Amino acid sequence: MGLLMQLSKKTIGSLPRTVKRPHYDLGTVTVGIVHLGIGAFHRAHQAVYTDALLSEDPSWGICGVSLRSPETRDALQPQDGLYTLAVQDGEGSDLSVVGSVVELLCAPEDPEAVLRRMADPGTRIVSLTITEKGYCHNPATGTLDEGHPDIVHDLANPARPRSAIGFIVEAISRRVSAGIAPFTLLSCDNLPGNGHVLKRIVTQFAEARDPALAAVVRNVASPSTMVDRIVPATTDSDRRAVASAMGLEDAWPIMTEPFRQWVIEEDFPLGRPAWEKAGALFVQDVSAFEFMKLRLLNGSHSTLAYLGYLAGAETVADAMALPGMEALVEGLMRHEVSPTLPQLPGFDLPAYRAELLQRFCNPALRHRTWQIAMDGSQKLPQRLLGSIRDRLRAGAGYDRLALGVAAWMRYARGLDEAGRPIDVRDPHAARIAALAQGIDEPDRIIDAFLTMTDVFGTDLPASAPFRAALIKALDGLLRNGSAATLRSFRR
Ligand code: CS2
Repeated sequence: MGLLMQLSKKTIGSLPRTVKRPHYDLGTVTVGIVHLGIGAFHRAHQAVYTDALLSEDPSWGICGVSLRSPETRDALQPQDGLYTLAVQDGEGSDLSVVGSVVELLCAPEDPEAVLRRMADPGTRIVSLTITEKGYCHNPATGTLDEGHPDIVHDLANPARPRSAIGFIVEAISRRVSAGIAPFTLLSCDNLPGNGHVLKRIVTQFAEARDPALAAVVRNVASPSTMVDRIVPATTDSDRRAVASAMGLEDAWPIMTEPFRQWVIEEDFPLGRPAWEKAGALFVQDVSAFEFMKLRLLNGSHSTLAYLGYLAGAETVADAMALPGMEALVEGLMRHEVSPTLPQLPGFDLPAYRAELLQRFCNPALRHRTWQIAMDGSQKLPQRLLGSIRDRLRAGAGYDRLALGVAAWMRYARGLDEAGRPIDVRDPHAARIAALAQGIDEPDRIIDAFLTMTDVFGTDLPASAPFRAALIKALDGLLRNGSAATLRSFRR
C-alpha cells in the first residue's frame, strides 16, 4: 500500500487485461441522472446497469450526491469517479471498473451546487438510495413526519435543504420557475410502493410550502422499483485485496455478489437509459415483485441478523451455519411468508427461495449481521409486520416471524447475551433503550415496545394473539438464548 498509483482516467490504461473497464469514451459522458445517497448499494446496482449503456447514449452519466458525509466524494473525486466492482462468488473475484459516476457532490458543504445540478435541463431523472430513514416518514403509515428535525429545518429554509425531500421539492420549484419540466423521481430503497411513498411525502412537504407547487409535485412521475443485490460494507482488507489484484489503489472499491435484479415501473416522461438492455425488467406494476423481495429476502435477512448477532455470528454466512438457522429461515419463507405473497404467473417461487438460501450462504461475502441489524424500527414494518398482519387475517401461524420481531427487541435493548453493550444504530435508539429500561418480564417488555405505534401501527398492539406470540418468543429467547432457540428448529 502507498507505493501504488491511484485509479483514475490517467492510470486506467495500466490495469491488467483481466480487469474489465468502460468501453465508451469517458470524456464524452454528461450528467442525466442525479443520484441522492451515493453509497455502496447504488454503486453496485443502478450505476452498473447505467455503465453498460453509456456507449450507446453518453448523456446518462450520474452525479452522485452524499446527503451527509464527504467520504465518498473525497474517495472518488481524485479517481475521476472511477471505482472497482469486485463480484465475489466463492471461487474468486471478478473485477471491473465502473465509469458512470461522473460528478460527486457533498450536499451539506454546497447545497446550492446540488440544487443547480438538479434544476439543470440535462437532469432528467433523480434517483434515490437514502435508506428507509431518509424518507423522514412514519414507517407504519408511510406519511411524512412533519415533526422530523430535517423537515422542520427544510420548511423554514427551503433554499438550503438538508433532507432529500427538501432538495427534491426545491429543485422542482426552480425548474417550474425556469419553465423546465420536472424530472422523474426514482426511489430505489427497500420500501413497499417506494415510488408512491416518495410521491406522497414530497407532495405533503410541498403542500406545507405552497399549494401551487404541491399541484405540480403531485403530478411528477415517480415509478416504483424493486432493487436487489447484496452489497456488504467495504473493509480495509477488501481495499488491500483489490489494490494487489489491480496494481492500482482504489480508495473505495465495492464488493458484491453475482446476483442482481431490478424491476421498474414504466413511467419516464423525460426518457430513460435503456436499462432493459442491461437486464432490468420493465413492468406496469411492481408490487408483486416488491412484496416477494422485501418479505422473503429482507424479512429473512433481518431475522437472521438479530438472532445471528445474539448467537455470536459476525456475518450472514456465519449465521446461516448456526445449527437450526437454515431450517428456521427456510420455514419462515416457505410456510409463513410465501402464502401471503401475490401470485406472479410463471414465476418459480421455490427456486427463488432456494437461491436466496444459497446467496445468504455465500462465504466470500463478509456481510455483517450488525450492518443489517441497523435501523430496525424503520425496517420491521415492511419486512416482517406486513406478513404477520396477513397471517393474522388468515388465521394462520407466524411463530418464526414473531421470533424475528422478538429478536429485534432483544437486540435493540442494547445488551448482548453476555451482558456486553451492543452498538445499536437506529434513529430511535435512545427512545428504544429507554422504553423497557429496568424491566425484565417478557410481557412488560413487549407492552413497552408495542407503544411504538410508528412501528406497529395501532392494529397490532391491539391484537391479543400477536401480543401473546411475541411474549412466547421473547420469553424463550431470554430463558434459553438465541443459539439454543435456533437449535430447536434443527431438522
Ligand atoms: C439488507 C439489505 O442491510 C439490510 O438491511 O437486508 O441491504 C439487502 O442486502 C438488500 O436489500 C439486498 O438487495
